[in-house]
Amino acid sequence: MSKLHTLYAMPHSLYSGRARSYLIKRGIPFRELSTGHESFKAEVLPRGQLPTIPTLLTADGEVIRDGAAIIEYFEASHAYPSYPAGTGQRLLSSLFDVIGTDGLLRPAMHYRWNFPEANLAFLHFHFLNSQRISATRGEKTGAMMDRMRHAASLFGVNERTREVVEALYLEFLDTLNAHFASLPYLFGGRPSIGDFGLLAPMYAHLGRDPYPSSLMQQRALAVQRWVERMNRRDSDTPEFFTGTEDYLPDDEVPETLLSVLRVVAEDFVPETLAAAATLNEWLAEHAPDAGAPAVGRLAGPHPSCEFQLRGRTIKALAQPHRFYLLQRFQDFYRALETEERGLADDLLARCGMAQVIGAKLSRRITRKGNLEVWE
Ligand SMILES: N[C@@H](CCC(=O)N[C@@H](CS)C(=O)NCC(=O)O)C(=O)O
Repeated sequence: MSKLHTLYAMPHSLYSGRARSYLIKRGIPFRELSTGHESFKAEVLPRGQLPTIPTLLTADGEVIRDGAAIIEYFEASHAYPSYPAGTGQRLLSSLFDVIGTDGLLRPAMHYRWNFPEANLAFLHFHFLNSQRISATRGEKTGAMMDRMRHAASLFGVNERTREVVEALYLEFLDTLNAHFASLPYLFGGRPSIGDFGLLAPMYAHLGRDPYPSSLMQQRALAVQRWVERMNRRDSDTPEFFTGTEDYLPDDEVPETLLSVLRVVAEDFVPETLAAAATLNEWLAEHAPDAGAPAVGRLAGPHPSCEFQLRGRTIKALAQPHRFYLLQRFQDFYRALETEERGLADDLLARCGMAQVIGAKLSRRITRKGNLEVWE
């Protein structure tokens, strides 16, 4: 019998959606437990180091905290390849992974927390069920929701910026819908690392919370079908008649995908450049020791950065995690031979993402003992 892994996750958790989908799609046997389960605090947390989900307890008893690390653990066995082989597809797939896990937090948080009339009872149900059963469960639920609501406000949506944030999200949704109307996954008939990353905000928040999910159902049916599809073991493509379950041949990158990226670039590029500048100033000032945590509360308070979006100033948290994931995209680009690099440059220029290649921190980030740490 196959060995069973345990995924600590919750239905309403953004990052859980990415790891869960990966396990489902790759046919990896697992059971899912809530963070409210006694074993999470007693057995898993001491080795996970931070109380974040997803955290995986492997069938062999290893604890892996962080969705990217969980996926890497399985990818390393070469049994579940999720990176397309072609240069263009692979490059953009790893860019979509960063966009999903970091670049769409603003709309994800906005559509979750700023529509309480539609969302609040739903959220309360889920936050309550992630707490252990105890006399203080209700109180802890309230405190956790307040903490998350506050965290959401740090991504820069307020009365002055709300309109542009919503307008940009709707354009993103429309262009993504046009893409999934013609292809089941980002790069053809098989989900890639970019699909898993992109699912993070598109499932738990934007595809499942009452307000944004009804928006998606009414406005972007093909996106909504992709969200469903990403949570099914089979390819789930009855509306497509090609039958292929592979990436598009000849490293083709569909024009529809470049259109999606051009919309995303509007805030992803200036935000990434501003966050890099801010974090580099922070690094120069604080000079953390090699091995010091670059993640969560252990890293100390993160600074905020400012950038312009359609004539509005957005002030948002500058998080090292974006650059940890971008390192892979940038390393892959840097390792390309001249001809391939030309192809990559051309693609990135066509989708407005060229500047992301140079958006780097002065210190690299690596992982040690389940934490991201400064090198
Ligand atoms: N980089 C981590 C982030 C995980 C994360 O922040 N998860 C959220 C839920 S979606 C969480 O556990 N938050 C609780 C907290 O920060 O205390 C990953 O990709 O898994």
